[in-house]
Amino acid sequence: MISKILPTALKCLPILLAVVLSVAACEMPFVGGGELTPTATSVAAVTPPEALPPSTPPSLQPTNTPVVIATPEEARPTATPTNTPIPIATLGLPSAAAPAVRQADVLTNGSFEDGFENGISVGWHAFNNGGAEFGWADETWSALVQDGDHAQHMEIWDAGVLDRYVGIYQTVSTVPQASYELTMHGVIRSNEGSVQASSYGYRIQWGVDYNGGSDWQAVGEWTDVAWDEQPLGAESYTLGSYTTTFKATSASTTLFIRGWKKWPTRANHVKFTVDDVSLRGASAGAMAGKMPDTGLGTGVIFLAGLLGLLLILVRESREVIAWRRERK
Ligand SMILES: [Ca+2]
Repeated sequence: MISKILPTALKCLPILLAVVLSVAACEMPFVGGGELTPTATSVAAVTPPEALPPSTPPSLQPTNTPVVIATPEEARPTATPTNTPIPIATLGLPSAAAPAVRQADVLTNGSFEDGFENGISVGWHAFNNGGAEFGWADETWSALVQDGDHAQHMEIWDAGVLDRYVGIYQTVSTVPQASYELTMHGVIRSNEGSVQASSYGYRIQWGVDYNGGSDWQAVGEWTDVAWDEQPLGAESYTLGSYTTTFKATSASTTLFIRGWKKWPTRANHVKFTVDDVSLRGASAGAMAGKMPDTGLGTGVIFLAGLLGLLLILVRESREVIAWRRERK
């Protein structure tokens, strides 16, 4: 009888495996889904002066060294390949694999090609700290554009006090503890035309609010992209490129980019251009589509499969016994 049961049981194994794999598939993450859709707000191209901040200027951080954050440890498979017959317990264990997370540019309109409202590109917001004249505009001169036909222009003039800032920011959805690569391009143009002439008077910096806030003055650390200024009125320019990596700590992160005019030289004018900005890393949209956890562990799935196998064996055994009785 055993010789009859075993071939039958082996014949049923594919059915059992299909059942186990189907149940296991319920725990697989769903990849796809929501896209970030930040809303644009209108900001006047020129903002009236505000109350002046404390006179202590932030320290310049002229470093070319990107801040490199350790990449999260990759998930490692736990199943060990073997030439021996594969135990049912090692088949189709989805919880042993890391959830599939889509890598993407989480910024909206980082190329500034999607239009402008009051000089500020769609998807972005603007800020300044008063005490000067400020402007934002759609830059279309190819000498200042890194990709496509548009770039974000920002400028400061008639600054009678130290440390005037003009900038843009965007809040994006992020995956906590995931690393993101920031890349940006741009150029600084000034009356003086060189860092020697202006005493490093104009810089572009970036900063992050790791909780997704919109207050640029709450940013704890600003990093210089190390682009030196070039003279206004030139026929061509060399655009700077900058790349770094940082780790998100929450589900919402705000990227700020600002131009800085250090000195109270009213007669001098500075124009900043930024283009082709990207922030690549884990897309929160991929995680949002993950199916709810049913609470079924792999142990439960295995026991269910084993029970199914036993039921099949019992049924087949009864059929064999009945067949032998009929032959007697
Ligand atoms: Ca562009």
